[in-house]
Amino acid sequence: MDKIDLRSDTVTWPTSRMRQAMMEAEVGDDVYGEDPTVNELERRAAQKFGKEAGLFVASGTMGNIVSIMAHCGRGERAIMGHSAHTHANEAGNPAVLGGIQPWVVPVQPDGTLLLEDIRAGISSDDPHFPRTTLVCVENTQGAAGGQPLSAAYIERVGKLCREQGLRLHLDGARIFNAAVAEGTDVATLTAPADSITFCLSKGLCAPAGSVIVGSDEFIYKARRIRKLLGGGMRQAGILAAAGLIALEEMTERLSEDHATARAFAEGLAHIPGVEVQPERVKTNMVFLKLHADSRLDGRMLSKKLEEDNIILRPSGVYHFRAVTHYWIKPAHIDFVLERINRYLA
Ligand code: TLP
Repeated sequence: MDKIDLRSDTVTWPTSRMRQAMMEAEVGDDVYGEDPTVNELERRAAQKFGKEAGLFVASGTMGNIVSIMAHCGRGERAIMGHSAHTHANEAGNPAVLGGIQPWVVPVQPDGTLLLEDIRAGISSDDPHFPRTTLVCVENTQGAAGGQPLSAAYIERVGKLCREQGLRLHLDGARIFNAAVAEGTDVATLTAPADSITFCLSKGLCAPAGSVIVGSDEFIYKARRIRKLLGGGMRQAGILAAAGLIALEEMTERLSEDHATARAFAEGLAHIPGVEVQPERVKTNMVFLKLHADSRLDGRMLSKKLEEDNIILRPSGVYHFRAVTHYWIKPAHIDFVLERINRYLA
């Protein structure tokens, strides 16, 4: 990459192996189910997650809304976290596109939703209330700082859903980060879920695309909704070819991004004027805050760093989220720390 871009892992460029595979990809018309590379990606993804089938979609947002609409009918309620991407960052799509009512519960600092909060959101069978059909959980939970949720926690949510006759959807945009951080595999981590969306185009470096996995019956429904939303792609094998490399070669190395993030947070903790909690850095996200009496506010620091080819954008006046990824190496972090220290000293 030509810049040290810490805004997100969505900014990652494809690797040279991906570009080569894209060039050589066998393709067909995927709306007819005839793209061999897409079919292979969907098969491999389902196998990795221990589910029956997969569906390639354009983005994480599309994966979530297709899944939510496949689970919930109009006028039904989906329970989700207040800062979950599905609620806070997808343009209100459950309500706009699906006529679905989100029921929002607080996301805890460790990224979980309290079971009692979920339970309180489940409506009783009364014509006054929307019928509750779905719980959505995000793993890793981005707004809580990329917190990974454990298999034991997901199992507790799954058990509650089974007891209450609800379905469970996981927004696993960064599920491989969660699996690496929890020292487990994605099949174990997601076993209780009815559907999972995961992204190929974040830390895994593919240029575009996400995959939904679930039962044959669920994916059959999801395929129809993907078409309804205009997400039927044609020779999408060009993209799926990169996705296959993402799946096969890029998941285990995410531990390197976690180590880089932790090193960044530890370095920041030594810089006067910066507030950060390195012990909260479990995956590839670092949340930091400048003191209100710091020499520069967020916007000014961001501007200075840009002169050094470092891209770090403030959210609010003093807060930043930095995300590490394949293209951020330890030497980049040393350089960024040196510059932040210089500008704030
Ligand atoms: N997240 C982006 C921004 O939209 C905030 C980022 O930079 O982190 N689920 C989660 C948990 C996500 O973080 C994202 C993207 C999505 C879904 C949506 O994925 P895309 O961008 O592929 O639609």
